[in-house]
Amino acid sequence: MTLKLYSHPLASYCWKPLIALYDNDIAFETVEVNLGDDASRSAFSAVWPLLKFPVLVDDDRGQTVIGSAAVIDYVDRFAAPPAPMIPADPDLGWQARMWDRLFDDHFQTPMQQMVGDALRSPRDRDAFGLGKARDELRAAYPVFEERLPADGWCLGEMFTLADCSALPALFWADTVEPFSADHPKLTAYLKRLKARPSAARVLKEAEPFFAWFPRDPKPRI
Ligand SMILES: N[C@@H](CCC(=O)N[C@@H](CS)C(=O)NCC(=O)O)C(=O)O
Repeated sequence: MTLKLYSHPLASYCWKPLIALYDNDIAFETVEVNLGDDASRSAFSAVWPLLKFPVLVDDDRGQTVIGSAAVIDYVDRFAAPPAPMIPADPDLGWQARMWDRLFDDHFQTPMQQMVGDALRSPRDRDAFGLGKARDELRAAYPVFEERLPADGWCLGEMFTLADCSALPALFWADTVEPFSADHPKLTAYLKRLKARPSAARVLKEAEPFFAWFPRDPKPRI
């Protein structure tokens, strides 16, 4: 199987499939997308004209897989991973998918709005939208704090799609709106995630790009 992952080391959604691929030791080639570079942008546009990544291309099967969760699902089905990220148990399966959505909707989305605002020129910034995004993160923290387990992974012993999703969600949310003493479970879960070798590798590869992060404080592993 010849897999190509279009991604960027700083792109939070790309971390999800990267963690899944590294965790299962699946061979793939990375194509780094730089939307600020005309050649890279136009090459990527031929793959996916809407210019969002990650995108996985499987040359052997002639498939283009768009979106972080779809890439993990595809790899689970066709790359024969030793430990699939979407559990075969139906109840664990829907829960893994649900938590993936929840981390995206309630952490990644507001976090990306805050980062997106910082990328605009001061004239185009949106103080109302920024405050709303921060409020959404602040509202999510106690809800997740109550529902996440005190140890292990999101669904217990098995490392799943939910955990692949949680690492970038929690890491970047904690960067833009730090967890506090009120969030011991979120803090401890993020620490456990960072220590997972696949996640630690993703973080190490992203670290040289942290200086480009458009807000202060810069991210720290
Ligand atoms: N729902 C998509 C979100 C993809 C997404 O927003 N990716 C960001 C990078 S983290 C992106 O492509 N940003 C480029 C842009 O918006 O111009 C997924 O799960 O993959």
